[in-house]
Amino acid sequence: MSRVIRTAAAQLGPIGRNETRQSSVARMLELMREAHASGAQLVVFPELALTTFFPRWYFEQQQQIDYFFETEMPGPETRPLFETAARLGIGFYLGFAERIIEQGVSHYYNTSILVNRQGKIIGKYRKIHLPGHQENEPWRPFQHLEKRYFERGNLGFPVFDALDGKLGMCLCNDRRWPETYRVMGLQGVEMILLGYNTPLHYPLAPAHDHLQNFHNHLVMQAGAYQNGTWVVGVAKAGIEEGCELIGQSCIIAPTGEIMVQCDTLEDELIIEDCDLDRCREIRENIFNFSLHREPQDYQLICQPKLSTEA
Ligand code: CDV
Repeated sequence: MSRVIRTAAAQLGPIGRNETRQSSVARMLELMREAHASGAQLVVFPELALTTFFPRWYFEQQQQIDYFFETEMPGPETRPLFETAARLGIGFYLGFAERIIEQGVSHYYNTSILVNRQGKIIGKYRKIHLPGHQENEPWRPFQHLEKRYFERGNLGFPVFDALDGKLGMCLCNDRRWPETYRVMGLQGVEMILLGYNTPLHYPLAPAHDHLQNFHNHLVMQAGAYQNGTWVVGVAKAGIEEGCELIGQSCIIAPTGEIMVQCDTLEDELIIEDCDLDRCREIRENIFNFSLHREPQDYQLICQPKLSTEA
């Protein structure tokens, strides 16, 4: 039986602060229909895809922050995504800000979900590697307050049985950490879906700004190859509220090769036939974990953080 997933990466251009969720969803629905017309079974949207990338601002009022969070999924504005997916028979990955209330206490996560071809949520991931800082730092041209607005994800890096394969998820900064891919690789992941919002300018090391696109592909290609998995990386791109976000959304084969890549910084769809059986080319050879991995010599990796670490 063929295990080819025709996969669409649905890059989004910028979403302004005054734009509504309805408008973002309408753009995503258009890309979903286009993906379906091309025969895709799965469409992947970016991180925090429903609104502007709000951690770039310092907000003092909790109400201002809560505005950007979803308290139900699907909710009234996002339901059309689920209904259309079910009608077209197409699965999707969506990144959004999630607020849940447990025992009277609100919890806030940077979350992604995997929705099957019947429009049902079958997987959830909460971002573990939260970049940025906790306090307002007015010297920066823009803030990156993920550490302030989100809690560290509490679901680990699970892998889900979907579309006749094993699919995993992560979000943006997670893609820079080899552990992200390896933890899913050890569970036999065959395709990792990930959305990102990556500014071109990195205020702490501006000398690296010209390397942002290179580093984006470097980490995703390495993660794919070293674990023998497909990787689908999808950007929110373009100039959003004056902040330049990189694009270069792409679909990467288990060999580490980029098979297809966006060439704009706007809403754009790219499609690839991803044969999950190609993962074996790597898994049964150069990265045959059971033959060649030597975890007894990797113990330092799992030690608790050192006090000198942040
Ligand atoms: N949304 C992100 O996680 N962005 C980070 C930036 C701040 C470095 C990233 O790793 O792309």
